[in-house]
Amino acid sequence: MSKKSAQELVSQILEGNTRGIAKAISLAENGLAIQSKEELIDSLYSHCGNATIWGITGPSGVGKSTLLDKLLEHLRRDNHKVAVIVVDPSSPFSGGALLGDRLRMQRYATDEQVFIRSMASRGHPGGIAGATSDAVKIFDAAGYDTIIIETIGIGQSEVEIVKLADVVLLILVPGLGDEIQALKAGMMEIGDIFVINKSDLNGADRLQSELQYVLNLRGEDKSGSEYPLVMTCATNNQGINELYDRTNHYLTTLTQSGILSRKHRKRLEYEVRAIATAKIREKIDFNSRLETQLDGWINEIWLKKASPYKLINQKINGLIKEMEHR
Ligand SMILES: Nc1nc2c(ncn2[C@@H]2O[C@H](COP(=O)(O)OP(=O)(O)O)[C@@H](O)[C@H]2O)c(=O)[nH]1
Ligand SMILES: [Mg+2]
Repeated sequence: MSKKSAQELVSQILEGNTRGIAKAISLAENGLAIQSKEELIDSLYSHCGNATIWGITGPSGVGKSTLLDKLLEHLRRDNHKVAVIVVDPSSPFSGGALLGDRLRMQRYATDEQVFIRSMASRGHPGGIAGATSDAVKIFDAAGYDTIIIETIGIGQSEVEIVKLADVVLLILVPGLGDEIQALKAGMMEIGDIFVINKSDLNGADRLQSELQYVLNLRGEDKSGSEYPLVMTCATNNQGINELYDRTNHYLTTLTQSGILSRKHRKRLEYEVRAIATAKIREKIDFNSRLETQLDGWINEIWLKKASPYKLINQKINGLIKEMEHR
């Protein structure tokens, strides 16, 4: 990307231009032009830090998108400018679930204050967590004050995404059976607010007491209060008021106590670590590429087809260019 078009893209984003934003996210996502992406994020960085980030997580089909759609109503009523990033577990090509999420939130398609963006969870050279965190920065700089990340909370990369959020809503439903055991082990750790959706279904009360038991064992949340547990029925709009209020209350408490800013520092630590680790991994990759090519170089020099310094300089520059354009 030329310097001029890069600057143009930055101004477009800062003005909140949706086409610019979409273009920037694609840039962050496909990882083809790593250098342009890094320059873009660096230019935006000083404009970031104003958005509140929500994570909505839970197994597939529990009603995350349906809940989100209902929460959007409240957020819009309170005049928030909202970006939704749906991280889809399906392959980049299937698109089925993406379509479903789109449909569920379709009524915001014409609302300029709502931007819904799906991202496939596979196929990011820098990992989905990195791509999501870039997308968050782009939206943040573009003036979206609330950014919601929907993701299924299973697997390490999914958990990494959720670490970006200021507040994590963990969605469960009755009838998960054995899954609840797994949830207790892993996913419970990442939730700040616990939601039992589909409370119209059998077994909601039992799940509620089970969950309450687990939460009691866990003690108090980071702000020293009890963990909020909310029953909802997203399809009938039940419990959404309470969920919305609880989430805002949680965020207010966190802000006032100074915990949120510590959380942000922690998040930065995590991001810096992740980027640095990825960079080191790249270098290792560089080494292994070198290994595969070295024999060819030696041959050319051996046969006097090339002189050593010239060839090595040339080849190394080629390798570096290749890495930059991945
Ligand atoms: N019975 C019932 N069904 C619901 C409720 N919330 C969502 N659903 C349905 O559950 C299905 C999956 O919802 P979706 O929002 O796509 O789940 P996601 O995969 O977690 O995003 C859809 O058919 C919804 O209509 C609820 O509270 N009760
Ligand atoms: Mg969904």
